[in-house]
Amino acid sequence: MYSDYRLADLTQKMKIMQIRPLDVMVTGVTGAGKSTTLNSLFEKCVAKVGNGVEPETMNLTSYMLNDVARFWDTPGLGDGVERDRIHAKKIVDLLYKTYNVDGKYYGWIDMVLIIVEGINRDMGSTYRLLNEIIVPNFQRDRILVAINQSDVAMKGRHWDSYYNRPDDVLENFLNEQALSIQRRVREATGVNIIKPVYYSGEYNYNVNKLMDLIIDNIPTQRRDLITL
Ligand SMILES: Nc1nc2c(ncn2[C@@H]2O[C@H](COP(=O)(O)OP(=O)(O)OP(=O)(O)O)[C@@H](O)[C@H]2O)c(=O)[nH]1
Ligand SMILES: [Mg+2]
Repeated sequence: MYSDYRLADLTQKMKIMQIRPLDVMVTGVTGAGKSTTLNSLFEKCVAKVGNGVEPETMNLTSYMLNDVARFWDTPGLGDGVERDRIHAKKIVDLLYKTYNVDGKYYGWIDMVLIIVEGINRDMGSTYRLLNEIIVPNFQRDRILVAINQSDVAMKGRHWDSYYNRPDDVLENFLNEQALSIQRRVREATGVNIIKPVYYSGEYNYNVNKLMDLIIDNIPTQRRDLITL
């Protein structure tokens, strides 16, 4: 169960940060698999998953993983200009949500997790999401990127469905892809992300690595409001 996964570490880190729970906003273009990823983390069907054609998530919804971590599902961009504008506003509003401790205001969302789909060579929408919505409104060093849909990264080839994992060829491909995405994000957005983990929300492969990425990078302090 991921609700118990490294729970002592997570609790300890939140003690250092002096808040609970940790709030992680999950974002990414429509169809990347944000809702599927949350269902995998929660090991049940908490978020409605799309059919891959129509965008599915339209509103912000939060889910408590346990006492110390909460995830926010958001609607994906790439769904038409007008809807993108509405969704972008919801995301930005959430990035500016605050809480108050001893008269000082802090940012509610502690980290942003951007989900990228492993099969999509076109990263343009993800760069726009970063450049136009996340980076201007959120601290860069709190942004994480993860690559979903590892199973179909090579169009389904080299996925070992018996062992539910990539074979060596696909694993090499995914490693290269992670490095390439890290480099391209740096070039296109100026954000120096940590090497993305790759996983499959659908097949629950490497979802523990996704949790590691989050837990290992929990900030040590509450988030100051960004001043531009
Ligand atoms: N093969 C495969 N398909 C996946 C994976 N993750 C998600 N999908 C499929 O991709 C489609 C979109 O998934 P969602 O989880 O609804 O995507 P989303 O990012 O929440 O999309 P929006 O809510 O529209 O922003 C669905 O058909 C999923 O079944 C994966 O790891 N592997
Ligand atoms: Mg969704």
